[in-house]
Order: sequence, then structure tokens, then C-alpha cells
Amino acid sequence: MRVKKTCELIWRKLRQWVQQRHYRLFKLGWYKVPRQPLANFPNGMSITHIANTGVTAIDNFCTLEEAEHFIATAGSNIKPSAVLVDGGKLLQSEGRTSQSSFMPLGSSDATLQNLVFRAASVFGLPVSYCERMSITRYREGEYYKAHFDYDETFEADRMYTCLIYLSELTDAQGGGTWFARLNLLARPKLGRAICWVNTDPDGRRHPETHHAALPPVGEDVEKWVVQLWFRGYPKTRGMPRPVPRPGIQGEALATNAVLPDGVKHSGELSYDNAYIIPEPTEEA
Ligand SMILES: O=C(O)CCC(=O)C(=O)O
Repeated sequence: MRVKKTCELIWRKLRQWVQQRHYRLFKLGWYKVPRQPLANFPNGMSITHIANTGVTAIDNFCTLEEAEHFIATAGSNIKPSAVLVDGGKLLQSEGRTSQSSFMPLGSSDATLQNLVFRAASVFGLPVSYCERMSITRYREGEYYKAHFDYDETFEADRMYTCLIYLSELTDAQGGGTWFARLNLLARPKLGRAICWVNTDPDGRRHPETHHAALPPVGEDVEKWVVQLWFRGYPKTRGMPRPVPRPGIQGEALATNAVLPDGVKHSGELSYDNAYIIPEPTEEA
């Protein structure tokens, strides 16, 4: 019995070691495709393509334990979130009032590596295309106004976005990710990933990827989210720094210009007109 347990332990450690090595090799761009990409997904994962929108929701993309790990890791290093402005600098903006923490690019955190692997598999990209992971916290009233993740005046930018919610908020607690031009709302649901490509087939910025993080409602309500952005080239292979782009400050949510009639973004949130990404079906 003891021998069996020891063997299992050695096997587990060996697998962990290989996985971590594997990840580093990926980071160096030596390997292109993971040999067993699905091995990194938790049980019960379920994919919903939201028809015609280009947005995909993946439930159970991360586990509760992983979510807790990311929140704890980010917690000690959290700072006011920034936006990219002209000159390539990251600056604070009234358009983004949350707090964020960046994880180091070559992090040896196995939980982090696993999540990056998963997201890379979704897009069919090597993990070396991933930027450093960002983890963001929104407290009551904090938001990120409508913005794009990709801008074609920028040589190579965030072509692919994968958001992973680490907390569960009810409809009344708001905090959704709002694609105004698609009339689509993703409610923060623990473990759910929302993935989309920021370019159209011609490689231009896709106008429908305009999105905002709506403010949570309620004194003790917190929304936590992981952002994983992938570029169109390896991030670690000594690429020239991309040409800086003008700042993406986002449009004022207060104008209501991008929100359909009847949808409010502050006070009592009401999404009567929005398509809310549904729960997966039983057989999914
Ligand atoms: O937190 C969200 O729901 C969206 C975050 C976002 O749009 C971003 O960080 O670019």
C-alpha cells in the first residue's frame, strides 16, 4: 500500500515537473502545440458560443481553489489600475477606477501556468503570445468605461482577450462585462471565462469588441477578474517594442450613447434589453 502511494506521489511530482518544463519551453517558443491541451482543463468545462457575436463563454474554466489562489496572490500587490496612453505609458485614468495586480511574465506559479495554457488552447496559440497576467478587483461603484483592447494604429496589440471571473455576482449586484454594440452582457460567474478576438477578418479592430466593466452594486460586493491578453507574436522572443498608440480612455458611460434604451449603468442596474449569457444546459 505504502509503495503504491509513494509511486503515485512520484508520478504526480514528475507530471507536475514535466508540465512546468513544458510551459517554459513553450515560453521560449520551441514548441507550438501542447500535446494534451485538454489535460489542463478542469472537469465540467462547458463551452457556449454566443451566436453571431464572436464571444465564447466557458463555464468551469477555473476552479474555486484556483480563483482563491489568484485572489490571494493579487491581494498583496494590488494597485490602482492603469490604461495605456500615447507614448506607451501606463497611466491612471478616470475611465478606469479599479485596482489591479500584474503577475510576472515568467512566473513559476503552476496554477497560473495552467490557466495560461488553457486560454492559449482556446485560441490555438502558443503560450508565448500571452502578456503577463493581470488580476483586477472592482469594489462598489468601480468600473472600466467602454474601450477596445486592440487598436490598429498600434503595430501589434491585444488581438485576443480572455477574461476569467473569480467571483460570483447576482444580476442585482451588477459588475457585468457589457458589450454595448452586441447588446450582450456577461454576468460575473465564478470560474467562467469570456473569450473573443479583437480583430475582424481583415485584421482591423473589430468595432463590436467595444466593452466596459460595469460597477458592482452593494457595500461589500467585490468583483475579481483575471485578464489574459494574447498578441499576434511571441511576447518573450526579443520582439521590438510595438509602436505606442494613442490612449484608450474609453467612452463615458454616462452619455448612455452606447447603451440601448432602458439599460442603465449606475444606481439600480437593469438589463431588461440585454442578452445575458445563459447558464449551460444539462447535457453541455
Ligand atoms: O472586468 C471586466 O469585466 C472587463 C475588463 C476589461 O475590459 C479589461 O480589463 O480590458
